[in-house]
Amino acid sequence: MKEKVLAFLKEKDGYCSGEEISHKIGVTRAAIWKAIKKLQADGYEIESSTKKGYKLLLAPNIVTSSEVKEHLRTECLGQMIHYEKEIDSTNNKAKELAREGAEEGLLVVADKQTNGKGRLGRNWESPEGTGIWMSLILRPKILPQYASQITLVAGLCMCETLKAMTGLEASIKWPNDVVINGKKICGILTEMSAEMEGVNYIILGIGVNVNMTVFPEELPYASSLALEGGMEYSRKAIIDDFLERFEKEYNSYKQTPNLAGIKERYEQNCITLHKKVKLIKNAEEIIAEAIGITTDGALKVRYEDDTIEDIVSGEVSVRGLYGYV
Ligand code: BT5
Repeated sequence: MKEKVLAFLKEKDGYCSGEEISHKIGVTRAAIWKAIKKLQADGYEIESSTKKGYKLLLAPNIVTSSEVKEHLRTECLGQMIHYEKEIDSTNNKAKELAREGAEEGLLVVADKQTNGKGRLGRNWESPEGTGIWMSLILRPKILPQYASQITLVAGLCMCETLKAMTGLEASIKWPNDVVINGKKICGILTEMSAEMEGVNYIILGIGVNVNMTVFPEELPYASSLALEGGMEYSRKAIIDDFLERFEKEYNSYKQTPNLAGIKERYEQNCITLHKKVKLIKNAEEIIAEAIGITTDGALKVRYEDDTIEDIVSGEVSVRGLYGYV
């Protein structure tokens, strides 16, 4: 109903009366009024005048299901969207829906998270109206140990999306942060339910700082596209572009579950490589040179004594010698 009223208002370049809409859609004027109230709560600016009726003034930068789907060209990913204005965590909601049997491709999007989650129980700052907080349900037929590779595929796709949409120099900080000018713009949290012999579902949770203009003091390495690019960006256009790129790569990944097909592109975009990094495991720090990515998604490093090791994501944090990257 809400969607139908919105489509009608978008089509109409001017006022339309409650009566006209109710006639067109075939519901009462009271139902139209309710739908208008809901649209206003979603963030649409709709003028209502007793004499002239309703007029859509502004379709601001919002990420409701109908806005995201309007120009989305995917076969599966994001074709079903569960939108909430405010939620604890889109990953939690996606998990709940996956447990209830939601299909692959369902996307949970929220305008604000009250308990956004990072990895290892860390917190993810997710204020209202300015970022992309979304979680995608995937059901690939792969062994659980391959799940982290999908996160790397998603990190590469988001890096390419952000470069294409903003023209800014985005890079990947291994394994899957996207950074611009040495600051973190995007983080990914993958959670899954699996048996030994296969994955039930993967929740690919992605946070992108799009239009924030300030960050709390305790996040000196966080930034947003708006802060780095000096302008506002469309959240829904970024979501659409990402879903289209990721669907393509995810489908090829399912055919050949390793990273051979994207290794070269990943390495070209990875800012962690070819420099000295600090590897932090528990409280211990060790310096090594990052020399490559394996087709499993591990980071290949050379220690100062020339021995080489493949570091698996999740076990170790990687930092630059003098900053975050
Ligand atoms: C991540 O964790 O980078 C994964 C973040 C995933 C967030 C998405 S949003 C949609 C979905 N639903 C969720 O509940 N989560 C996912 P990690 O690498 O552990 O980084 C967390 C650390 O980054 C924190 O400890 C802070 O230091 C910092 N941080 C917190 N909020 C940030 C932000 N908005 N931007 C940049 N850094 C942030």
